[in-house]
Amino acid sequence: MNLCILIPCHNDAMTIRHLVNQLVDLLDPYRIILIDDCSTDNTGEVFEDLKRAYPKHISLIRRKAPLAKGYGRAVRAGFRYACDDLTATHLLTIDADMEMRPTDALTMVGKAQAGWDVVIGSRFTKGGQTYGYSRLKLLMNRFFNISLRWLIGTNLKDLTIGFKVMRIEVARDIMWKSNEHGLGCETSIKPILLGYRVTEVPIAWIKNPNKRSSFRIRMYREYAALLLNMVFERALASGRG
Ligand SMILES: Nc1nc2c(ncn2[C@@H]2O[C@H](COP(=O)(O)OP(=O)(O)O)[C@@H](O)[C@H]2O)c(=O)[nH]1
Ligand SMILES: [Mg+2]
Repeated sequence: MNLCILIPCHNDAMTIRHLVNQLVDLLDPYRIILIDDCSTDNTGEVFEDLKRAYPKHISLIRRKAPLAKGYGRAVRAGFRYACDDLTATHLLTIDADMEMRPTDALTMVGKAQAGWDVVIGSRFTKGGQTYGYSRLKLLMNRFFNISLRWLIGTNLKDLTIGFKVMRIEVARDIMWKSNEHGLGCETSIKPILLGYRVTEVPIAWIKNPNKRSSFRIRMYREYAALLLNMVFERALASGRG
């Protein structure tokens, strides 16, 4: 397995060094792509340090104004970069703020090695946990997860998280569209609908008290658009059937 790790960053200077050191030790990745969007802390300097420490591993993508920032835009830029590299076989997407654990990523990589096309790090499956997750977000997540589960007909419990391992072909074959956090949802439902083998493993999501979430309620619009799109497709399919 040639694992390529994508880490979208926005003001993550406090955690990114520790995260990268742990990922290198645990996963022995072939490449780590750090994607920064207009950080105003010293994320840029930490990037340079990491590039010096791991010259063979680290690639940097710097997105700056006038490019619009956004989690989805950053991950899509990472997908494009990784997909151009013909030696990469798998992608891991993980947040930079240490709210997701590298040890869980190791379990997810193990599942991908066993042959799954996409492995979701699941907060809501049996054994999964969240600590310090906002109640409103939990409620909204539950609503979207239940609706999407019913529409797609899947038993997978966490369809909105961005923590994933996927075969590089999945990233190459799909047209990704979300600009913000909706990408986490898109990377679950599109592979399922296209018939890829998707599974999930329980993970712990632990709030970093020093990091303010960039997630905003308006970002649920992307989730809602994905949901409506699916309702529409289902209605069309039953009309045809
Ligand atoms: N490149 C980039 N990364 C982002 C952006 N927004 C968030 N991130 C990173 O994506 C990850 C998830 O975002 P976060 O705000 O923590 O969302 P939450 O964990 O759902 O509250 C974190 O590592 C953020 O630093 C963005 O606009 N651009
Ligand atoms: Mg976070």
